[in-house]
Amino acid sequence: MSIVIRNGTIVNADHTFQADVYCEEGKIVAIGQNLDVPSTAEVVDASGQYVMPGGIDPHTHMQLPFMGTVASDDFYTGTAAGLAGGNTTIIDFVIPAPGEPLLEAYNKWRDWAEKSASDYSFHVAITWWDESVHADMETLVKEHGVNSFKHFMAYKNAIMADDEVLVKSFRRCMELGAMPTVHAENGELVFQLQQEMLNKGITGPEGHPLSRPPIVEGEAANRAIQIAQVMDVPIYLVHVSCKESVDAITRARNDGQRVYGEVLAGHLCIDDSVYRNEDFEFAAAHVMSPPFRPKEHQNALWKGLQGGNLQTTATDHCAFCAEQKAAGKDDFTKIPNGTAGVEDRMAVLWDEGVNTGKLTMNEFVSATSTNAAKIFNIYPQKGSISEGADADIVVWDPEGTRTISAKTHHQNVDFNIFEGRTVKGIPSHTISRGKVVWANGELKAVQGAGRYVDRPAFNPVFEALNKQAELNEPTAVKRG
Ligand code: URQ
Ligand code: ZN
Ligand code: ZN
Repeated sequence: MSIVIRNGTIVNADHTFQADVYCEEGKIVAIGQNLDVPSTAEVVDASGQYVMPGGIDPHTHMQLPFMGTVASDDFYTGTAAGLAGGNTTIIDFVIPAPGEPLLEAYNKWRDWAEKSASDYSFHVAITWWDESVHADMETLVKEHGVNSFKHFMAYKNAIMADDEVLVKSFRRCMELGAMPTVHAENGELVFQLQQEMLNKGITGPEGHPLSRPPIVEGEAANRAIQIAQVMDVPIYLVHVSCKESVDAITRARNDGQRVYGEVLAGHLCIDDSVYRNEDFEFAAAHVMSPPFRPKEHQNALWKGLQGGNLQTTATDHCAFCAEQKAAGKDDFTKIPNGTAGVEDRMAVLWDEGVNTGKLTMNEFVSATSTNAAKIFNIYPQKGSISEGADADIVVWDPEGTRTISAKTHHQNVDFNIFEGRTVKGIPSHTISRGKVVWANGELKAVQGAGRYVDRPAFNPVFEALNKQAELNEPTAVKRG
């Protein structure tokens, strides 16, 4: 199986140039002018289009069991929809219930993901702590290609990690050369504010943002960053949604701390007015955490992205249909939190970012693919159009348009937060593992075609640091 992409302009994070791309057996094997390739190769004409690394969405939740239901996109439908939008890799989440052995949860999620149509990997959430968690983290890093561990600082009485878990897990990440990531909202404050709203008789979706104002996120973001600093470990903040968090990240990065931030396509262009819509279904469909914010926060998020203080974009794709959201009809705290977007992220970011001049095409590639690959240590296998890289490629038609709608999207959900938005700049072809799976509106995703992506730890650096520390301070208290 071989493909040659001709007459296109290759756009990498660092370089834009005209060349053909030849792929064989799922890998990019040659890049050059007028390539001489076997006559049996499938030809994709990319005239007037851009040839870019396939999108990497570092934050999805396919078929997540959550708040009494299960997210409506499974690993096949969700990854297939992503391919229709130019996304060729997802990093999803294994979320053990408190007390559930990490490896048990990991194997469960691996089984679920077998049906994926595109490549996938997993962050593993630390939702509780004892010596077995300490040990399982090492097994996951050294034997299962996990190099990132998630901590939900929200969701009290469910999966929330308190400061003790954060400190112990961050230290473990340091020892293992893994990246701690956080959902930064102060879960205690959210819980108290939710009770206050309900006691005031505010039971509708408008209560959701009122119970988790930006300061509740900013506090947790700053706390997580400071804990990481004390534990001497990098940190990645998922779905940064407000100025308070961008400021905390910027402050830390200006001090030389290794902090990374992720922003969702939705948070960049949807504001909190959605929660004041009279229609319950519409407002509830937008209930996700952190919530969509007042418009001024979008400027801070764009500045964060443009200024290099936010590095990646994602979707937090966690789809729930109207009948699922209706669980919170009389109590907003029972509305399953989550929205979709894996199919729309790249086109929305191109339209809002590149077409408006906020981002160059190269910055678009960094934010939708390359930076996630680098931060989670799968670059240049992913996130690059280069010889030897995986043949995960999107051919981007800058003149193509699409009006986004739940009526036509491939996501298995009856609502689209970008409903009615016409975007200019869409994928004409998506190539996953060297096969054309999306071509001019026809989706040819194959269930089970995706592969698990091992993500190596960073431990050479950390081991060296640990050894140096022991050499310098033989009496130093042994970590562990
Ligand atoms: O918090 C998350 O990231 C998961 C549970 C998806 N839901 C959401 O509202 N973001
Ligand atoms: Zn989250
Ligand atoms: Zn999430």
